[in-house]
Amino acid sequence: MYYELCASMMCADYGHLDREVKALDDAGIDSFHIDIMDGRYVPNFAMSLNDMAFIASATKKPLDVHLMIEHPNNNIHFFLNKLRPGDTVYIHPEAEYHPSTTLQKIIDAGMTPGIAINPGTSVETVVEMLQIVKKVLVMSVNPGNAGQMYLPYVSKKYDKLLPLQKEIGFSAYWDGACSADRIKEFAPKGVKGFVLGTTLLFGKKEPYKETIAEIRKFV
Ligand code: S6P
Ligand code: MG
Repeated sequence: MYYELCASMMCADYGHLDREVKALDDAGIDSFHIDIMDGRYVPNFAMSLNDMAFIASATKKPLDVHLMIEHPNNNIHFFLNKLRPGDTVYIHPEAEYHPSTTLQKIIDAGMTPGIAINPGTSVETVVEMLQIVKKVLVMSVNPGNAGQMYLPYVSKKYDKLLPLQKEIGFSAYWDGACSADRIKEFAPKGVKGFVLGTTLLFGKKEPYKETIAEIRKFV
């Protein structure tokens, strides 16, 4: 079965970012996941606007921009101006007073709207937003860092979310500590794509091509 594979670029080698993008592109990655942080909504800084713009110029594949910033509505135009139609922008609903206004801005700019839901955020609190978004990124670690421990209670959330996908019209994605076992279990249940970081893709001895070919064979 086909499931989308998204490379978490905060885990890439920044000494050779152009080479990294090309290698992942050639290896058949589906999209580039860009983690933008502001040091306030999450206690870290990862990638920023210029990193995102560089990657957008270095590949024709879609970008998947995960905004972990407070009140994204205030600054989202910086990102939207540099993206291409069809790129995805995820916001965290908890970080915004009026998330549906911000989502509408993403739609009006021609991008795909998404929400990212934290481990501690219930599906029930975002049900209305599911009508507006096309993608839901379920965080299985607390946002802010790569290489964290999987929080097993998150998987129960999928029991509520996945049955709503067809009925409402959105797709669910996985972000955080994505392992072989989790792809094997959750792709058949209906998770459409997986963000790959240090657990499966980066910092390995094998070239990306081999690793990605292997991951495609999981299910
Ligand atoms: C976390 C971020 C994620 C990570 C990714 C890392 O704040 O949103 O996208 O970069 O999950 O993957 P891993 O396998 O290192 O946990
Ligand atoms: Mg992310």
